[in-house]
Amino acid sequence: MNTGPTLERFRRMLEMRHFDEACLEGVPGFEIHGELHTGIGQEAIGAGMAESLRPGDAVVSTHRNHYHALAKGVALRPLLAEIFEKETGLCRGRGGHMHPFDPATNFSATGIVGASLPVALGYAYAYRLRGTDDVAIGVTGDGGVNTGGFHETLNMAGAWKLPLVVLVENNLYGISVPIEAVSATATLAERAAAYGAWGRKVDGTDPDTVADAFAEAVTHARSGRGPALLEATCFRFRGHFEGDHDNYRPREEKQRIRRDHDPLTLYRAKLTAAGVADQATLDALAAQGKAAMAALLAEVRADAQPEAAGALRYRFVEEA
Ligand SMILES: Cc1ncc(C[n+]2csc(CCOP(=O)(O)OP(=O)(O)O)c2C)c(N)n1
Repeated sequence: MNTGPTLERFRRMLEMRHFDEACLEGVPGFEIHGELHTGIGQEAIGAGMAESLRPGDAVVSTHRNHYHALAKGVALRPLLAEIFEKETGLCRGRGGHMHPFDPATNFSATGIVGASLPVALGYAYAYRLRGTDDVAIGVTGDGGVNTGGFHETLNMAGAWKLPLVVLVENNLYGISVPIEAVSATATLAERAAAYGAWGRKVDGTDPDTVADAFAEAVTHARSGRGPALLEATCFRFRGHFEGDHDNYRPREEKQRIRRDHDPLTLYRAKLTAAGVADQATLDALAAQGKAAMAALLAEVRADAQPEAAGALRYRFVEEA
């Protein structure tokens, strides 16, 4: 399959970028506590995932999760409010940016590296038991692929042919550790062979490439042929988290990444070359999107925070 380029994918990437830029505004004044990990630079993966996901499918993401949530259809306002620790948030401000949980869309995330995968496996097994054709997506970074959970998850999914897609976002670093220093295999996708899984490595900076490969991976898993392992290469534009000095990457490398590998810039060129839209149309879309996100952020900032006395509420199901 060879789809795109489309304005819809551009719009999705823009929304993901604007969303994370809005989150950045919460850091200096401590509106967002703890470590904020943005997906700036990795939006093509989120935009590429979105079209193949059905409401019943599950996505279990990582500490770097906002764009996956948007791809799954989590509502913008409660997600932003959760990250800004508001009572109006998805988890009433108790989950924060690393632990959004949305039963309505089957989206969740965990800050424990590698732990998203066994949780996704649980969804996949539940789908098998229920006899549905839903698929579970477990997301991990290149740092998460060397955890026991990665191996155990793919092995069980392969042995039982469970409907699981493991999406590896290979942005080349686990914090400061380069992937080539810690991986026994040249690619991460080639590990699929060990689990009898479908495997592919793609350019994760192009939403069309991601969309096509992700659609194939999901179709494979949905049709009962077992798990799929999709490695999408990408670049982390900022430090590992806001506050990371990021001095393990040379300045030239970071400049080159922003100059040559920005998925939004690359997609603008693709859209204009294909005659889908001109620069003025894309500029207008970007300006509109930015203004809408600024308005949403202003609204969310005015929301109430949870009261300190209620900090421990909602850990368990409560009577209404
Ligand atoms: C089990 C566990 N060990 C260590 C950490 C600290 N930690 C947070 S993110 C991270 C690196 C993750 O790298 P990667 O999986 O490549 O994701 P990326 O940050 O590049 O998106 C580490 C070691 C953690 N959160 N959980």
